[in-house]
Amino acid sequence: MREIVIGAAQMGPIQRYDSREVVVARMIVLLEEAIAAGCMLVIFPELCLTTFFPRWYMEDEREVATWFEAKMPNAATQPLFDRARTAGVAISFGYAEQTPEGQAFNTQLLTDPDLNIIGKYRKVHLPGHAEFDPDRAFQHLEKRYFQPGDLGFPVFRNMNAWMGMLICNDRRWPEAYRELGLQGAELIMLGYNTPTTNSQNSGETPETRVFHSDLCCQAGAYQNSAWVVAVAKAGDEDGHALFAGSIIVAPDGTIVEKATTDGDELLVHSCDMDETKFGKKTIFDFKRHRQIKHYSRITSQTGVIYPDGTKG
Ligand code: CDT
Repeated sequence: MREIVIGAAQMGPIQRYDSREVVVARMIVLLEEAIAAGCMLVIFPELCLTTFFPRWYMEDEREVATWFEAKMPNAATQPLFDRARTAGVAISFGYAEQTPEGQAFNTQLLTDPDLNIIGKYRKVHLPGHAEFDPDRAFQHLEKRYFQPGDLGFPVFRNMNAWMGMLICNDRRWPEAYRELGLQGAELIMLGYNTPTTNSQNSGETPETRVFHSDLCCQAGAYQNSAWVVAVAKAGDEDGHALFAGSIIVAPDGTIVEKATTDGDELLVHSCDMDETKFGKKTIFDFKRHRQIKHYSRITSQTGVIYPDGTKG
């Protein structure tokens, strides 16, 4: 048995005027709860230090820069690192990363229990658009503010397990999970900020949107026989609703924990990494069953090309 007690630290809304210090204080409250519950690893959401700023159209680069972190840890997040280090609890959280070279990424970091940052993932599948879109009910400007991640889908050895990260929209892409699965990932952590309504289809219900989220996380877990921990930032942010529904999914695809509020809420589950072995050795034993000679389109083609040559 390789047990990791995991805390999924769902966060309620963060308003545009909330300081990093106020947010980090909330994260430490969740961390304290996790420490008391015996958690060994605590996972926080995507872009969890600020409001989901890509909903706002900004032209002034100095204003955009205020949403990014040039250093990690920094003065605002140091107290979180310090408290987690004292307790020997590893953490993972999402933030907007500004590199020394001036690149901008939507990033999730992972530490070991000594709070060394042992890995980073930079979001590959950026949803939304780059210019103001008057036809949408609200904006989703990730393609404006971030570059697609340049690290691929790395997997890290941590706490006697293989761990990888995805960020929000990545969970809708089976290729992303499979990249991790092919490196033996046993735990996949992902944070999300997902609007409760579809800005381009007001008829899509919130229930359907949560269903899509669960569906993708459960399929990703089952098809790669890995634990998936999906952690929301939720509630009414700047007058815009984000859905909650954080979940912990077992390697057989079943949901074992689910959030019941749309505020700060901790889910705790003891995840045995050895539970991933059965699926990896049987129906999803990739070495025995994958047929890569038939998969070439997946890495050679992005859009649809019909058999008659016309493009979709
Ligand atoms: N943050 C994030 O990736 N959200 C997206 C919303 C896409 S709507 C343009 C998601 O896939 O949940």
